[in-house]
Amino acid sequence: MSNLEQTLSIIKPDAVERNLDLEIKQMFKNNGFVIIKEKKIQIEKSEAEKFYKVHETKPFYNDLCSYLSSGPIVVMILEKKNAVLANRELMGATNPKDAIEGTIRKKFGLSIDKNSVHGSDSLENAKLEIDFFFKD
Ligand code: IDP
Ligand code: MG
Repeated sequence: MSNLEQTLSIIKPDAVERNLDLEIKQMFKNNGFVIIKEKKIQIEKSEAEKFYKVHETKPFYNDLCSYLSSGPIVVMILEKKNAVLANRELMGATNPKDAIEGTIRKKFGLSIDKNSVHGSDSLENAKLEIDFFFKD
């Protein structure tokens, strides 16, 4: 299958803290994603700053990096045909208020910052983000 892709997904601290990781992983599986690798970790703020470097000029950057490093997260490599776009669709809009029914952020997101999941936004970034967390 030529467009079989891998993308990076993170279950963010707000969702792990509420023990939603199993339910969110089940949503991925129900939507045809295969979880190739996964690990539950907590990262340092300096690592979050590197991961979110693309947002370093945004007013919310500091809070975002504090938040991502504030508690355990589950990091996964997801595989599926057109995985990058399919994951963005299943996640829903960045602001849970704008997310449509059936999406993870609609179901579980608390606010624009505590929106339960991260997903790569392009195939190129997916490769970089997978390397960031899983390159040994
Ligand atoms: P995405 O996660 O849907 O790709 P991005 O624009 O890449 O959204 O932003 C990264 C993360 O930064 C979002 O998931 C959200 O947690 C946070 N964020 C984005 N915009 C805002 C904002 O206006 N205020 C606070 N946090 C924000
Ligand atoms: Mg993004």
